[in-house]
Amino acid sequence: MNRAVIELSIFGTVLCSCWLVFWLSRRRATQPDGGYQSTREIDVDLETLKQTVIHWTTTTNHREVGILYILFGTFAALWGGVEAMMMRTELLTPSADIWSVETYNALFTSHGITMLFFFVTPVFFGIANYFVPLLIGADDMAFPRLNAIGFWLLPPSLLLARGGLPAQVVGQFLRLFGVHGDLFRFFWTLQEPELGWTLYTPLSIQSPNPQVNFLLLGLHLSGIATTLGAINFIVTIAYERGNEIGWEHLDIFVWNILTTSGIILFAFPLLGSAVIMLLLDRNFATTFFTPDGGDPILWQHLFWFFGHPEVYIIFLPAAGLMSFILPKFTGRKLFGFTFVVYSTLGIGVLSFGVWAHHMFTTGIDPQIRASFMAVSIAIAIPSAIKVFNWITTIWSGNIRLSAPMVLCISSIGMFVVGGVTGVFLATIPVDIFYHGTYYVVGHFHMIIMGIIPFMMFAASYYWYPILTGRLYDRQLALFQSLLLVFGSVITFGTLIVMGLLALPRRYAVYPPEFAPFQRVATVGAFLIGLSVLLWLYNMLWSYWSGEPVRTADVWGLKRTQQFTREWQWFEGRLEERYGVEPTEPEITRPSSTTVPGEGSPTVLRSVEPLLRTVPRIAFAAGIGGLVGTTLMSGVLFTATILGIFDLSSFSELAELVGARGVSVGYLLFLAGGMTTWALLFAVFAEYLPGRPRIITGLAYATIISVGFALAFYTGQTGLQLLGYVVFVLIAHWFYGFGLAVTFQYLSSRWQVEG
Ligand code: HEM
Ligand SMILES: [Cu+2]
Repeated sequence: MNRAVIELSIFGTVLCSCWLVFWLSRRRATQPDGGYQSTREIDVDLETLKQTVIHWTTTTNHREVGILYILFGTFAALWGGVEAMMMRTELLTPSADIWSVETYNALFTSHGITMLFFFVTPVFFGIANYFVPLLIGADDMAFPRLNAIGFWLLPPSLLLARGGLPAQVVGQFLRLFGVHGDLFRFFWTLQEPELGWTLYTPLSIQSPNPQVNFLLLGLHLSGIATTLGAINFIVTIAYERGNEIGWEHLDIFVWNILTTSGIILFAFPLLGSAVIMLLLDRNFATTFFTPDGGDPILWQHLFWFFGHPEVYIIFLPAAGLMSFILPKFTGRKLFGFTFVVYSTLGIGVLSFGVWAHHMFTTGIDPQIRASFMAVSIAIAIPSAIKVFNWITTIWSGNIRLSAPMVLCISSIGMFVVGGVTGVFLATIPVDIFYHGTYYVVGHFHMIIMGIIPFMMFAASYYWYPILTGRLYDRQLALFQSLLLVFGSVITFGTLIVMGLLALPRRYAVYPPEFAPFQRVATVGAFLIGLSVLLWLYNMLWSYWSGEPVRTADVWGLKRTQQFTREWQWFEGRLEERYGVEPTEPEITRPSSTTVPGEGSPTVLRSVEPLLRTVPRIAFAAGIGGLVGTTLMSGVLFTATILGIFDLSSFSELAELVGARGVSVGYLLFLAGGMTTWALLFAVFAEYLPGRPRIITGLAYATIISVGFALAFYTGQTGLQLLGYVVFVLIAHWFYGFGLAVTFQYLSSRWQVEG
């Protein structure tokens, strides 16, 4: 199939649908919405259109430049995302029958480059442009015009780097209309490169495709843009802070942006130089990276000396967002603030000392290799410090499971999986085996997907009221977040499994026994794609038709004294523009304090109440479990009489612990129902849907019944299978019902939280 035309059409369709949503929601919004702030009406005449265009292309306001960055990054993400979907579509079948092998190679190359250079950094720069000045009390960035230039270098660099695809489409049209000659040949020879984002030599030198040169120029330009931006952030944070903001008052997000900018300052110029050397090698017969005169491995050294810090350039802003947003939804201050700052700085320094772990298999000196292994494992320590601080911040906090919080929590989980697999890869013997397999792809996507876009989504929701003055559809956001998490875990978890089974990466063709795994991963990826579209819809639609904010304290931050500067700025603006009065919360409590009894309860300080409530919860859960299990037994025995259930299953249960007999098995069944499952219910009941406990109980039972249905399945088919499933479900519902009602009754009598 013709990749170029198809890709551009899919991408174009997505963009057109965006525009359609925009148009429809705007039409709706022009109807009066209760006389409240219905100011978003646009007269579409040529003059205003011209002025809007001039305004947005010449603005130097940090917030507007920030929005431009975010829009640009989103555009690139959609483009790279379409490529991800196309790759996963190809991998549905073991042979290369949907796209050709060449197309697949081009797809992963352009997907990687687009995502890393044109999606992540621009979006984070956008968020930072908008919020860093607000957070440090500055009027604008230190060099507003440089700021705008930094942004406007990006579109041409994207065009240079990704021009192969539009060029192909133009070439095909020219051929269709019978145009031949130089013009046609120019477009026709520009193909998307097939090199991988690491552009390894000697392939990247030998590839005759002229588009590779444009790609290198594009990367160079984007490096210049990024470096300009980084300098601007550093100077702004160092010199433009408000009088009352000393270094000790910088918040965590700004610290992360500062560190990131520092890394950029050292990493990107190096990429720029290496890219120029490669261009020279390609076009002017220099020999930096050729075996005669230079060394192909030199490219890998230079590239990874940039490339590994790049990993942290894209990770640290996400970590900053996490450390910033998480406390707001737990009602506590970030635990161990200083440690988080030090870990950030530590990562910044260490990130330069680990590049050779990407080269363990290139035959470098074993002793050097071992020292790189040590540093690479050491870098896990500051990352782990962050994780522990995040978890401790959640611990005994007052958690609100809104969309940003769901994303934060899931991100921590994904980051732990991605991080632990990374530690394994940093270990030489493991790397030698798994290098070049899907294990690596699974590992880095866990992090690259699980924390970077997740945190961007979280930030988009968290700050949406500031950006637009409206609220997004919260229900849809919650659904979108959950779908995104599900899809990501399915997709990238499966990749790790395939890697463990030693499936090599970067191949369009693979052994047929991997087909089932690949299909699962593809279904997961489509779920991600769907969730991204839902997010896009929510953002666009709510911009015009969302509920207007009626207070600046959308998230109830004043209550826990976390109403930070950007919200204060927003509050001032609302008052000034729309006369919205600032609100005062009814109760406030500090989000952290050393006075016992105030602020969040800490585990250590409130041991006594904890000691009192834990046994009560456990007891309530145990009794509830007993009632539930007894009810369940009733169903079981009925089923035995009907012949759907076999009592000998109980003796199998007994054999699991090395005992015999139906009665022992039954006792085990009772014990399990009273302890494990009942305690789990006590812990999670709060987070399951439905206020009334009965609904919670039924939901819980439905969830666990799936596991049991699988565990006790004994090969039934057809109608019997149906009976089995129904029966498992009903038995568990009885259990959940008995558990929930008893638990509710007991805990309301004792006023136990659960
Ligand atoms: C829906 C989400 C995504 C899917 C389904 C996906 C899928 C893929 C696939 C199939 C590959 C090729 C693997 C191989 O054979 O080596 C790949 C490579 C890659 N992806 Fe993604 N990806 C997704 C999101 C992302 C994101 C968000 C980023 C970065 C921010 C990213 C960065 C990369 C990079 C750098 C590569 C390596 C390219 C290379 O080998 O040169 N991906 N992805
Ligand atoms: Cu690395």
